[in-house]
Amino acid sequence: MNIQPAQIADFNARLEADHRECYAFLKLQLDKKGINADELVEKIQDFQVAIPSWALGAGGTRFGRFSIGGEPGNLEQKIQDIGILHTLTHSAGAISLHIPWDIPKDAKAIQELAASHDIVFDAVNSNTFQDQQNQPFSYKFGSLCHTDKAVREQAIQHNIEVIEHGKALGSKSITIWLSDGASFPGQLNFRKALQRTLDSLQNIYQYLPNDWKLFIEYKPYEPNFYSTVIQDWGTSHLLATECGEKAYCLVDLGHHLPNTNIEQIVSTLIWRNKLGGFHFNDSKYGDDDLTVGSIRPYQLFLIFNELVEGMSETSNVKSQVNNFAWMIDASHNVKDPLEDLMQSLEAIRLAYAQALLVDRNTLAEAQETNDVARVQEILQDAYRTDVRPLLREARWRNGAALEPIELFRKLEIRNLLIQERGFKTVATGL
Ligand SMILES: [Mn+2]
Repeated sequence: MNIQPAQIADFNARLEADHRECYAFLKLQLDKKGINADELVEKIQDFQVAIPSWALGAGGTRFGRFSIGGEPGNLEQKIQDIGILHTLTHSAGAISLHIPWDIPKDAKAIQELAASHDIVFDAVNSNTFQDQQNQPFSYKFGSLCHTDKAVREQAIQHNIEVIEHGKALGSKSITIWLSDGASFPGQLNFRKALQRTLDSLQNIYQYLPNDWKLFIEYKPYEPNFYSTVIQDWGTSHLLATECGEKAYCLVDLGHHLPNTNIEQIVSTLIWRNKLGGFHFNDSKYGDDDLTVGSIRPYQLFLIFNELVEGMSETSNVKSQVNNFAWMIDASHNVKDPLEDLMQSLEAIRLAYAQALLVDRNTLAEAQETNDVARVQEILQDAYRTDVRPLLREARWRNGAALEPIELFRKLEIRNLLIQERGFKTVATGL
């Protein structure tokens, strides 16, 4: 199922006059502030977010899962779905693979299929939080931290295999998230567990190609409810630092205790050149994996404000945004996954565009003179600007749909996918 350029052009033609009017108005307003709208549009055009191979089907909770129909049943179909997203939005130009759920049978053919949709391979993800068929040892009591060396060896070997799969596809990074931890006090010797995890990570790091990065993801709790070995950014930072300069921290927005100041963590990691990338999602309570920007869009904006600050001219760190790995890590339990992902893509780019509007020099000046009210005015002026015309213009210039979800519905893509794949389909993943 491929969307034809003519279908997008026909759809856009009906919306063009309205869009031109909105864009011209915003451009004029921004001009008055000395901001060049066309330059912002170019930056937004370049901003691509990876879609994880496990998030294209309906997700579930431990209580149940409700099929959406037409879900992708194999890696080829997942790439086709990301192709649909990318065609409609031109902002999903990468896929992040989960091994072993999505091991390519023929790496070259998969690479060609992805290339035909203009999709590259982002970070590969290992999995030692579940036991796999035919594996001799169980991860019930941990993987890289396990008390038994043989279990640790098995987990290290799995990560090396994941790197090999990634190399064949053109990936340049691996993300490691461990569920290792303890459900009860006394179950683990904290120090020994952390030491063993470090040893295992250093072992994996040795196999990392020179142009690769290792991302270490942290999470405070779940599935273990008493302690997690890599519980927070500090632990991740410690491990990444001990591993070496190719190792970085990965921030998953849902992996924090309630009310954690994530933007402050981002700022610190950029300063230390240890921010590797992001897993975007949103949450009300814990690791809810909801649509990005659906609950706390202002927090998302504040995070992007730190990211843009970190790479701006006024900053003394000048981190390079294009080197960060951006990925959505959400679960779609009630919405159509493709519509949900388009909403997430939109929210991420909106926050980025709003952060680009912040007048860095004036903000720095207000901060230096402790003009607290002024600081809030500057931030909220940017946040409350309707930047949607910039995103539409970026899509227009890239030949994507002015209103992606509207076109997705108009073309009845979900129905076509159901006709093609059937209703009772299950995608591998969470
Ligand atoms: Mn994650």
